[in-house]
Order: sequence, then C-alpha cells, then structure tokens
Amino acid sequence: MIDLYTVKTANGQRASIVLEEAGLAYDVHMLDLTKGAHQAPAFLKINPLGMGPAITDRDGPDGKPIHVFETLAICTYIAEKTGKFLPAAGVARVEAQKWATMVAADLGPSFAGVFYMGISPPEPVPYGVDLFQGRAKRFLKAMDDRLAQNEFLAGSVYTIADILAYPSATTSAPRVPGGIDDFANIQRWVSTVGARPAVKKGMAASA
Ligand SMILES: N[C@@H](CCC(=O)N[C@@H](CS)C(=O)NCC(=O)O)C(=O)O
Repeated sequence: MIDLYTVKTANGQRASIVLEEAGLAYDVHMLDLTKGAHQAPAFLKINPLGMGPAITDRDGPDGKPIHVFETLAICTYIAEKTGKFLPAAGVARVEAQKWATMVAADLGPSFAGVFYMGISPPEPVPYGVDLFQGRAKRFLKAMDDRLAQNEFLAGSVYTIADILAYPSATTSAPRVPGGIDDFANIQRWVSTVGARPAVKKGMAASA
C-alpha cells in the first residue's frame, strides 16, 4: 500500500496519474497548502522540503517503508517498482529521461515562476512574468516540435515523460497567454493521453 500526500495542482496530478497507471493501491491524503499542511512537522518527516506531492511506500526496497518526494523521482520510483512506463534500455529510455527531466526541471518551474511573479503577489512583477511566460512558451514549442515527429515524448511508447507533462499542458498552460492554442501537436497528444482511463482517474484524485 502507498500513501499519497497530494496537492490540487499539476504536481499532485503527476503523482496520482502514475499511481493509477501503475495499478497500485494507494490512500490519498490531501495537503491543504492554504492551511500550511506542507509545513506540518509530521509531513516534514516525509518531505523535508515542505512541498507536495510525496509518497510513502509501506512496501519499499527490502520490504521497508520508504518516502519519495519530487515528482520526477516519484514517477521514476513507481516506473522502476512496476517495470512500466520507463523502457529498460536503449534510445527510448534516454528520450524518456530527457523529456521527463525537461518537464520537471524547466517547463514546470516556468509555470511556477509565472505563478510566483504574476498570480500570487499583490502586484504582478512584469519582468518576472515576461521571463517565465517566455520560457514556458519556448519549452512548449520544443515539446510541440517533438510531438510533430513522434506519437509520444519518448517516441512510439507512452512513458513517465508523458505522465509528467500532461498536467503541465492542461492544468498549468492556461497561465501563459494562448496556452497551447498555437501548438496543434500538443493538442493532438493531450487528446490521446487525456483519453486514458488512468489519466482521468489520476487527474480527479488531485483535483
Ligand atoms: N519540484 C517539485 C515541486 C513541488 C511543488 O512546487 N509543490 C508545490 C505545490 S504544486 C508546493 O507544495 N508548494 C509549497 C511551497 O513551496 O511552500 C516537484 O516536482 O515535486
């Protein structure tokens, strides 16, 4: 059994989608950020960074419980535990890791930057908003070009790169003007990925 500590954002949705896709049983614990649940001492023992999502796998390596935080690490952990959604070797594995890292390290933080510069402060910070919107658009364009040539981000197989990217392209992209309107290949991919029953359930679990 896995305990999922989630949030109602793209990051939380990534974690619940990968658990649904893997077909693992999990209990949902919703973290209310507005009430500081992510800073509670008990949660800091699970994720010392004080951010959601995180998971506790009661049946981790060597049968011992393990805590996993950071969405890229959560998706990789579940993929390796189940042998699903991360090819074992070869070009598809490298591509999955490249695009999964791009989403976690570049695209997601650009949307976070738009939030911290333009949505959460009492007065938007124009330089920051322009910077992060521009970066988000640049990374979306790269994704769109990739999806023009490939069904999925890693190539012909659905992987954790798609699982990480889907909530960014749906929940977060409206933070930039036009969202994904100019990106026909991302729209086609959103339709394909969004039709998967596990993706629908995973999105609903962190909504
Ligand atoms: N790099 C982290 C980002 C996680 C993150 O930013 N979580 C947000 C909610 S979407 C959060 O808990 N923020 C609270 C805070 O930063 O204090 C990941 O991929 O898991």
